[in-house]
Order: sequence, then C-alpha cells, then structure tokens
Amino acid sequence: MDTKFIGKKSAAAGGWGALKSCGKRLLQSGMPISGARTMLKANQPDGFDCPGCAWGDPEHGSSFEFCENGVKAVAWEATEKRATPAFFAEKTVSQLRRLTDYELELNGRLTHPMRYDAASDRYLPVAWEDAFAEIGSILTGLDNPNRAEFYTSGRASNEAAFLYQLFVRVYGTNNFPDCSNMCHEASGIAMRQAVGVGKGTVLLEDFEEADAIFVIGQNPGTNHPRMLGDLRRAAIRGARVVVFNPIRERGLERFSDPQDKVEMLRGGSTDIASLYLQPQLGGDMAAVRGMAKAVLAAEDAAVAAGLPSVLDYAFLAEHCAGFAEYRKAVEATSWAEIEDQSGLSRQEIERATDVYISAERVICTWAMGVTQHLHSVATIREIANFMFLRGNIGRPGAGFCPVRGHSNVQGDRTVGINEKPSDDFLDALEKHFRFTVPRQHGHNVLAAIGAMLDGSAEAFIGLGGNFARATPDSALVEKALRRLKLTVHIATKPNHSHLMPGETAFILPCLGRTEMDLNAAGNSQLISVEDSMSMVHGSAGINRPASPHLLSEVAIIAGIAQATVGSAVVDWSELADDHDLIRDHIEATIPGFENYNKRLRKPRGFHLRNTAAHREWDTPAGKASFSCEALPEETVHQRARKGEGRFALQTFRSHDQYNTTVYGLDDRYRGVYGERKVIFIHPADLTAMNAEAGDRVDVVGEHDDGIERIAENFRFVPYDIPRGSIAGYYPELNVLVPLGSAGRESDTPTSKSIMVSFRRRKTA
Ligand SMILES: Nc1nc2c(c(=O)[nH]1)N[C@H]1C(S)=C(S)[C@@H](COP(=O)(O)OP(=O)(O)OC[C@H]3O[C@@H](n4cnc5c(=O)[nH]c(N)nc54)[C@H](O)[C@@H]3O)O[C@H]1N2
Ligand SMILES: Nc1nc2c(c(=O)[nH]1)N[C@H]1C(S)=C(S)[C@@H](COP(=O)(O)OP(=O)(O)OC[C@H]3O[C@@H](n4cnc5c(=O)[nH]c(N)nc54)[C@H](O)[C@@H]3O)O[C@H]1N2
Ligand SMILES: [Mo]
Repeated sequence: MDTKFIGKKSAAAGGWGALKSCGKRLLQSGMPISGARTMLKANQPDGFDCPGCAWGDPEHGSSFEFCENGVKAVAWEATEKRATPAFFAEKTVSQLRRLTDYELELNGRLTHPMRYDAASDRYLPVAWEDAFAEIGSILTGLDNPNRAEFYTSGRASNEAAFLYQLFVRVYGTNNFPDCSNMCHEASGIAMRQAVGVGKGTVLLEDFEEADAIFVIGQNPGTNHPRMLGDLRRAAIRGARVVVFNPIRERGLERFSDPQDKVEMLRGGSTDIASLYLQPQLGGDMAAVRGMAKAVLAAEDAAVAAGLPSVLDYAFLAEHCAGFAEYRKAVEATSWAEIEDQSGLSRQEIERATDVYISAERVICTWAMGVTQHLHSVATIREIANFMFLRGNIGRPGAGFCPVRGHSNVQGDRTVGINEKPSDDFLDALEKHFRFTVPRQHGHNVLAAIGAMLDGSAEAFIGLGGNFARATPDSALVEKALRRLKLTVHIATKPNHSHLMPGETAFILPCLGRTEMDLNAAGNSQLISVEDSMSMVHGSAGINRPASPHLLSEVAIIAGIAQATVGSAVVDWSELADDHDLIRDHIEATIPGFENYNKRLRKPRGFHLRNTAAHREWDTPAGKASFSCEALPEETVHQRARKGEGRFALQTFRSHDQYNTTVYGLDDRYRGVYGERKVIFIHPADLTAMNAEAGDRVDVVGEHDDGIERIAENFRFVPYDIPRGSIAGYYPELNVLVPLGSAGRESDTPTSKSIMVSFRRRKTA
C-alpha cells in the first residue's frame, strides 16, 4: 500500500528520536538528577524490575538495555512531584474530576493515606490504623464476602499478590477481577486447551535461533521496545519477520537501535519486517486458516512431485489429537471466505506461507490485536493449529509467545489471582494454611461490574490500576463505583478511579518498584516478578520512598487483612516484615517454586518449567490438540461494511502512554503531536465521506443495545490502514466500548472491534 499519506516522512523507530523523547520526558517528569542512577539499575541483577513491560531480560551483557518507554515508566514513578494533602485540600473531588488523566497524574506521587469526606467533597488525611480499622469493619459487616470485589492490576509483585489472594480467600471469596481479564485472558484459555499451559513456551534465547518470527496484532515498537532489539538481531542474522497488522507500525518496519553506536552514528536502521500484511480488524483467524490451507496444498503438491513432506508427520502422529478433523475444517473453508474475512488476497497469504514452510524453526508472537476480539480464543487456537502442522513447539527456536502486558501480570496469575482457581491450588492452600477455602468461582471484571451495577456488590478494593478508566462503558462504571459502600485504592499516583468515591472511600499510597522497602529492622525487602518467558527474578528498589508515610503493598494488604480476618489463620505482620516467609508459603503451595528464596537470588532468577515446551501435554486428550472450528460467521469489519457510514474501530496505545497513564500528548511514530483525540482513517474513506484531514467529528457507538455512546470532538488523521477499519486511543475511547460485548469464552471486552459511525461537528 502507498504510504505517502502517513503524517511526516517517518524515520526509523528508536534511534535519536527515542533519546530526545526520553530527555524531554525526564525533564517533564521532574525526575531528579540522581534519576540517572535509577535508570542504570533497571533490569539489572541487583536492581529493580522495570515497571514497564513484561519482555524478558537477556542473560549476557551487563549494560543497561536501553528502552525509551522503560525510561518513561521509571521516570514517571521516580518523579519529584507530590500529590500531598494540600493538593487534595485545594480542589473538591468534583473539581478534580474535570482534569484529564494526564493532568491528574502530573501532580506526582501520593504521599499520605486519604479518606473521603462527603461533607466537603474532599479527600482528607487519615491515620493508617484508622483506615485499616474502618475498612475491616465495613468488610466484616457485609452479609456475604461475595459482596466485595478485589481487583488486581498487573504490577503487583508475586509477594503482594500471593498475600492478597490469601487474605481474600480467608475472608471468603474468589472475586478476583484483574487486568488480565481485559488483556491476555484469551491466550491463557486457548493455550490451555491446545497445549495444556496458558503461558508462552519460548525463552529469549529461542529468538536467536528462529528462522522466522510471525508477529500478529502487536506493536512492540511502543509497547515492548526491548523486543525490537531481539527482532532486529534476528533480522540481521537473516531470520524473516512476518507481520500481521492492519496499521503500518513504524517500529515493525525499521528500527535504529540506540544501543548500536555504529548504527546511531551512521543514521542507519535495520529493516524488521520482510513481509508486512494488513488484514482487516478481526480477520486474523481467516488469515491463519488461509496459511494452513496453503500449507496443506503445498503438502499435496510435494506428495505429487515425490518431494519431501511439508508437514511434520512424526510430530502429528506422536503428539497431536484432532488433525484429521482439522484438515476437513480447512478444506471446508473456501478461499473466497478467507479473502473476504481477512481482507488479504490469496497471494499475500501464500507469500506468508512460503516463509513459514521454508523456515525450520518458527516463533509466533501476539498481543492485544488478537486477544481483544469476539473470536480471540478461536483465533489463538487457529494459530496453535497452524504451528502444529510443522511441529513448531517444544524445540529450540520454535514456539508460542503471547507477549504479556503489565510487568508482573503473568506472575500474579501464577500465585493465585484467579477468579476461577484450580482445585489443586485450592486444595494446597487448604492443606497448608488449614482453613476452609471458598470453592465457588468468583467474578471477573465484567461480572464484577455487573454486580456493582445491580447492587449485589457493595465494596471494591483495587490493588493498583485504574479500574474506572480501563474498563468498558466508563460512564456506567463510574456510576457503579459511586454507589458502593466502600471503595479502596492502593496506588502510587492519583487517577480517575479515585475520584469515584463510594460512601466510604480511601486512597492508600504505596511504595513503587524503584523504592527501597525497609522492614522494621532496617533490612531491605526483595520482591519478585515473572516475565513473558516465565523467568522469575528478584527486584529491589534503590530510591528513597516518595514520602515517609508510604507503606509497601505487602504491608497495606497485611494491615487490611489483620483488621478484617484477624491472625487466627495467618500471622500477617510477621509476613509483612519478612518477604522470605511469604516466599516459603508460595513454595509450599505452588509447583515450580522449589528453593524459591535461594534461586531468586541468582543473577537472572529461575525459569518456571513449562510442560508444553517439553512436549508434555496436560490437555484432556493428553496431546497437543487441534481445534476444528469454522471461521466466525461475521467479523466487526464485515458487519460494519453492511451499514452506511459505519466503521470498525480499534482502541490502542500511543507511544506516550502506559495504559491509562498518559505521559505526554505525542505519538511520535505515527506522526501525531500535542493531541490524543484523533481517529486514524484511510484517506479514501475520508474522500468518500466528503471529509478531509483535520475535520472534527463525534464518534458514535453503534452497538444497537439502545445505549447512547458518544466520544466527542475527535480529529481525522489520514493513515495507512485498510478501508473501513479505523483506530484511536484508549482510554479516551472507552466510553464507546460496550460492556455487553465480550470475547467468547474469554469474556474480554472487545476493545479492538467496536462498531461506530461519525457525526459532523460544526465547530471545534
Ligand atoms: N509503553 C507502553 N508499554 C506497554 C503498555 C503501554 O500502554 N505503554 N501496555 C502494556 C500492556 S498492559 C499490554 S497488554 C501490552 C499491549 O501491547 P500491544 O498489544 O502491542 O498494544 P496495543 O497498543 O493495544 O496494540 C495493538 C496492536 O495490534 C494491532 N491490531 C489491532 N487490531 C488488530 C487485528 O484485528 N488484527 C491484527 N493483526 N492486529 C490488530 C494494532 O494496530 C496495534 O498495532 O503492552 C504493555 N506495554
Ligand atoms: N479500550 C481499551 N481498554 C483497555 C485496553 C485497550 O487496549 N483498549 N487494554 C486493557 C489492558 S491490556 C489492560 S492490562 C488494562 C489495564 O488496566 P489497569 O491495570 O487497571 O490500568 P493502568 O493504567 O495500568 O493503572 C494505572 C494506575 O496504577 C497505579 N500504579 C502504578 N504503579 C503502581 C504500583 O507499583 N503499585 C500500585 N498499587 N499502583 C500502581 C497508578 O495509580 C496508576 O494511575 O486496561 C484494559 N483496557
Ligand atoms: Mo494488558
């Protein structure tokens, strides 16, 4: 596709632009000069885990792996700005609500525990003990523990998350809505069905051996910048990178590595994608089915010509179940269907297939472009089917890599943040701690919101995150939070969720990753996290806490737990004081953590064994399992196409944000500066509407459930994107994501397939 209409003539991703942008953000964030020292300790053996993404850390090379967006994440936390009680005294909560997410967080780190005072509509300081006592008394006063919701965002450490789930289960519920429900839930479900583990099967080292890497529905240039380094090294070695993304993302086209002095001085860059395909939104299952069809056709041709097999028959025979049925399903899918749904031509799909067939070892990575659709589970099963055809799992350089979001979202699940816990895990908790665990499955994010809206939930506790902004139908969720008896937010910076107080409301400020956590005896406490490659490693902050009144997440959870359930089952304060003891409990209840405390202190930590990576299949069939579903009857783009003036909208991240945290108003790689209320759209779609670049519109939700959803005053930006598909930023567009639209099986909000239309605005 012609790219001449993309904003400014674009330089490669990374490079000097990345360095410049870092400098600017560091200045704006108010990070002290000592910040440089903070940066150097990110992702180092004796430092802290970068609070940015969940990409793995390399074994070799002790120098700091430069990452522009890691710098921003660290600087944002290590700021010198403070949201003190004076900040909260100055404005009523109603006034604060008028600020944008960006303006709110710019006020810096929270310093004191705060309690909402309805009479003055302000947050006032409160003593920790009083906060714990009041939270405990409201929680114990609910007539059923299932009337409370315990949210987790994926930054919480293994130690905090384990203690949290233990407290909540002693209290008596499995209500654990978490950010994963909105993120990689579909990956976990599909992979457990297909290969028996819900996690990626590759290590970082596999990227050094792969002959081809398929990157589907992911924008690593912005969201996992260190992954670009691995893709770049692979590309230089001659591995082929194949991208499926409706949008041409610059980082996937060309990358200039700030680590590479020669490349930086020459002003050069490396081509990343050798093939870049732009499917329609939601068209990936069809695209992958198309590749599978082309693989089977190549196999038939090889047989006819007496050439070696294209399929890995040994793997299929020894390890797989359901291949014959799958083959029939593929044969029953026509090229016409595949082309129509994927938006790709047969020739394009065959070119990708050629790369696949000529590669001995293939890795497939994916993220939100795959998981936030109606048919995400079926799509990921199809990716697995496709990979099975040539045995691309459980050998060096080959395997599945769902690239996680939050830096410890994977670890949180491992240690028990799960509304549908396994019986094995509950049995282990029960046996080790000797209490009757709740067995009834609890609420995920959408169920929790449902319960808050219908009045069956009365309390919300948030361990990090920004629930009201990250969830769909923001306006409704805000109302739901304000109807509760109790809202509690454990957080580092003020955000909009804090401004939706229930009858009684607290903001409890905690230490961040970059800060030292000293116990009563003055010993520094280590926490641990798990990355996308299932490596568990330690993290210890080095900065002085943002305020002397902060507590660690672990200490806050222990305080609430003590005030709510007492110490009959667990001595909370002992655990808060010594994280090694928490890890001993993890080791005793969760497989894979043998010698946790010892192995954690090794430089790169340790790897949690992944059965599928060893070709052991913990599935009902005891094999790697093919699925044989038909393609979705209709995808969002096919539906939108039927209606006049309708478009399929995806909501994604700019280069200057971390989820609901907006660092700045630029999206450098996409050529957008100083604004966020934009809609990326194909120029021919603009012409067809008699509209032009820069025109302003209201974006109107077309979910057809009788609810009016409008996002006001957005500006058109012409972009290289398929006709009929459009894109804009989360969280500004969350008002358009319907609560009632969720992925099959995954129950994930469909943030990448929203049907909308436009309404012209007369004035800006
Ligand atoms: N700097 C920074 N880092 C982050 C985050 C952040 O906000 N900022 N967030 C973290 C979190 S929690 C997560 S989950 C990850 C998110 O990482 P990503 O998944 O990369 O995040 P998105 O910005 O949502 O980008 C989705 C990509 O998928 C493409 N896409 C959308 N729909 C489709 C589709 O139907 N098919 C295909 N093939 N592609 C599609 C979009 O064009 C876009 O390139 O990043 C993590 N890392
Ligand atoms: N429309 C749309 N919606 C989406 C998505 C999308 O692509 N489109 N993506 C979804 C995805 S993938 C995810 S993961 C969710 C994210 O949902 P969340 O995890 O709920 O949101 P975040 O924006 O990451 O949370 C930011 C807040 O976390 C707090 N925080 C930061 N660091 C710490 C810490 O160390 N400890 C504690 N206790 N608090 C801290 C700060 O107060 C900050 O304001 O959003 C989802 N929502
Ligand atoms: Mo995420």
